[in-house]
Amino acid sequence: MEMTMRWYGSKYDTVTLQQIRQIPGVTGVITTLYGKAAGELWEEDEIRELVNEVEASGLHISGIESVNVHDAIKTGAPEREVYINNYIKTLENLARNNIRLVCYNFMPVFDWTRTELARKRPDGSTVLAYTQEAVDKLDPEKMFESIAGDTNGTVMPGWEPERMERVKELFAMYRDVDNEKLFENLKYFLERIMPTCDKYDINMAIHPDDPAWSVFGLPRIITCKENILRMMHMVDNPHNGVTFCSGSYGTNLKNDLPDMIRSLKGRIHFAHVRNLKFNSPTDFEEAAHLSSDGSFDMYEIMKALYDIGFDGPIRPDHGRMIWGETAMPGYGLYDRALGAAYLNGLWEAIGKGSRL
Ligand code: CS2
Ligand code: MN
Repeated sequence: MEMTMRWYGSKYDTVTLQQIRQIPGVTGVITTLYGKAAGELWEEDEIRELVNEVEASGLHISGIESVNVHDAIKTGAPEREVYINNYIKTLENLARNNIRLVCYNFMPVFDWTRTELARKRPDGSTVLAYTQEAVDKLDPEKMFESIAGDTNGTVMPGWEPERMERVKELFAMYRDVDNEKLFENLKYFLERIMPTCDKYDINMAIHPDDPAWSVFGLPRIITCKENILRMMHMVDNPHNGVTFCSGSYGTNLKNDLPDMIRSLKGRIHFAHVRNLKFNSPTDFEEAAHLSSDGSFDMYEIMKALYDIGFDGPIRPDHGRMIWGETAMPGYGLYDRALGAAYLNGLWEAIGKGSRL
């Protein structure tokens, strides 16, 4: 595996490439052209500029998170052809710049959903948190407002103001889309892009739905072992793979994370590893990465990745806000750096232990 950090670009991120470079064992970044709307074409020279900036710092780009998929593709609207063609050209332009890993999601309307962006924990750190009770009481438009008011002045991915203005329209687009239809639209999209992925050796890595169940009555499919295996089989190509995100699949306590990892051998192209602390099955908060701070056995998760021979990029995921840092919720420097160091430590111990 390669240890990486997510970086949003110098215009948007409070964390610098120089800081990332100083985290022991981190050699790559996962980044994006953050200003791009879903469906927009990424030009070759814009990508080149990003590559040059990252490489000048002594790091390299290990993958893109995300090239977002336009809602016309997710809903199967006739205009999807235009956006699929743009997606294909973007993939080609990425490959021409030696970028061959693309993370994306197929979640309707919302990307990840949390009900609090700064829940205080006993040690004074603040974390993202979710309670189903709060979601059940919320009108989806209010959800956008409450998230927007709480982002430390940053623009959160998936919660861009342009999308917030269109929330009603977005809901209307999905009126006739159920889980089956969403699967069908995903299959269509994958079948259209796979020839390009084959030609340029590009790994597509779908990110799970977070939380891993339906919110606000919208369809959600990338939620559990059964569905993700269905997705792998319906377009049975090694370039059709997954981002294994422990914090997203882990929102559903029925998901056995190490078992899921083992069942996806050869198809995990990217891993997000973080811990959650459950206060009840429908109330969780994003704990520190360390096993004892949350509800997951992080050793078993890393061991499963090790055992299947995972060799892609891995990144610590949302971190707590600690030591007075002000940053995009979940994406400060300090706690993610602690997470990277811890995950690297587990990996080294597992590797050395397995040789005994
Ligand atoms: C990320 C997702 O911050 C996060 O929770 O894991 O936003 C992820 O980047 C997207 O769903 C992938 O398209
Ligand atoms: Mn994730």
